[in-house]
Amino acid sequence: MSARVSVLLAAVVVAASTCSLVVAAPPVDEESAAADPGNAEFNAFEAIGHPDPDTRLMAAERLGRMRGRRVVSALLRAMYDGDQRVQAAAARGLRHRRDKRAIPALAEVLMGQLPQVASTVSNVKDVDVTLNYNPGFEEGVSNDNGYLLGRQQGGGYGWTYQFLGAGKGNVWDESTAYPSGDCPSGKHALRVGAEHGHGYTVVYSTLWQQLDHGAKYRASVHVRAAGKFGADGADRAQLVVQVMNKSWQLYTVHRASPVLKADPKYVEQAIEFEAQKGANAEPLVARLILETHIAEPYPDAWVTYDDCELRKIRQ
Ligand SMILES: [Ca+2]
Repeated sequence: MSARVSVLLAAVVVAASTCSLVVAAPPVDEESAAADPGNAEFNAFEAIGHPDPDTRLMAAERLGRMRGRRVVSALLRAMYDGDQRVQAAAARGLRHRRDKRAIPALAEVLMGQLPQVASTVSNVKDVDVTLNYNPGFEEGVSNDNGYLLGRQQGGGYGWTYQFLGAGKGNVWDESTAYPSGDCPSGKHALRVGAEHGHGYTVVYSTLWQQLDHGAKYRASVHVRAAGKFGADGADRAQLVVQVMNKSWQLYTVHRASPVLKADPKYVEQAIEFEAQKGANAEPLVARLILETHIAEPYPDAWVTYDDCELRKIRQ
């Protein structure tokens, strides 16, 4: 059921930025003139497509201080610029606008830039048991919140939280903040919400154990979406598995069918995949990701995860 998806983030970035160079920039308007009274000759809308990356960087920074719907569109295109400085400036410019159009672009770019740090803890003695530490969030997960490019990370005990949304994101341990006795493991689960709406949160664990070439694996998690989750068509909660070598080069990405609507019951998401040989028969490792997009502000909607694990399938 797992679809093999090539990870071509770099190619996407290059292709998108190439397109941005050939598409004619919109003419200057009152919007930009009003925003730059001291430098009316500098047209940020045109400069964002300039071949020189320093000029594009200046334009992205200028656009980040301007207002208007066209500004958001220009910054969204700049998120796919071939220069990472321009991407970062565009992300900063989009960060506090709470424009839901920004989330897919922010997510696509930033998901490819998760920190290259593996979990250093492991309870693995036999691959017949789960490969990841703390699969049920049974201990040590913390309550945390953050903004894109603000205080981005939280987590603990093998799990890291990244807050990539347009608004403030939250992750709680339900055992301390809310009753969680009905979760599949019976105790402790992980609740994700978006305080300001338009939240995009990534909770992940990178596993250090080498996958066996040719072996089959099963990743799974129990998910419950609550409240008005799904009222916005972009809402989704999804298990993702990235397979990479130990130089962090992504080989394959496997995505479970996402949860799109609220349901009072937990549902299990599962992915089965075969660990294939890399180009040079390199050792491969896996990263489990719980990807959540919630448009509705908390407490109108939230998502809870429990028992996220990776096991080798006995053959
Ligand atoms: Ca649990």
